[in-house]
Amino acid sequence: MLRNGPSPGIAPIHRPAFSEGGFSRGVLEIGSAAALSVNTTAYPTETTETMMTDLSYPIGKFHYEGSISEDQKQKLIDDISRVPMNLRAAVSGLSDAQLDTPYRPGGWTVRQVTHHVPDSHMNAYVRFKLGLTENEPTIKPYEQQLWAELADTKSTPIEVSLAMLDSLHDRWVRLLRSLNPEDWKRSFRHPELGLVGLEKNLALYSWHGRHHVAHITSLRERNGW
Ligand code: NI
Repeated sequence: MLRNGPSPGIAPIHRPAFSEGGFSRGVLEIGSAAALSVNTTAYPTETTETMMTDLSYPIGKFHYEGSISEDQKQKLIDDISRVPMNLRAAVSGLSDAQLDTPYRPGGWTVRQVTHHVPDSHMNAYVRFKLGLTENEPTIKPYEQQLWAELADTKSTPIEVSLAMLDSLHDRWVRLLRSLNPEDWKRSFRHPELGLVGLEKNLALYSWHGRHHVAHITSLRERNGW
């Protein structure tokens, strides 16, 4: 979530000390306490830290109770199906200068957030497919902070990523809706987290899409855009 590279002593990108929802040894790919740790240095007062945490987590941090009902599962899939539309609405009408504005001090720009969502969800989609077709496969984490600094993430028109997200989520949601109860019991192995069930991963990405859309909508609200 930070624009600067990983700080010394903090495991880069995918391994922040995320302490809730059972992700105590790290996190799949979401920004989290790593950002807070860096902020502790950059913004030393407690008040400011609290404020920065709120800006980083406009819908709160990810929580997972450990099981979900069939109804909840359908709602989570619906959440994922709406992300392309909601992200498109969130950035609608923004100027280049607004797109290049960090969603919070020291945070990614709106443009980086927009490109990050398909970066992340492409990985998520692949993890589902690996989990469905192999026996507890070990998945490959990626350095999301460094991906967000690559040239394509910084300079590509956001429409390219919005269109990519439309297509990606179309495929992904078709896949999710096709799964039977046995499929949902499958897992993949995250090198840092151990086994991650597909249901938990579904909940995580429902949160993740809403989390990043809210970064943009809350910025617009604060700035009266
Ligand atoms: Ni993210």
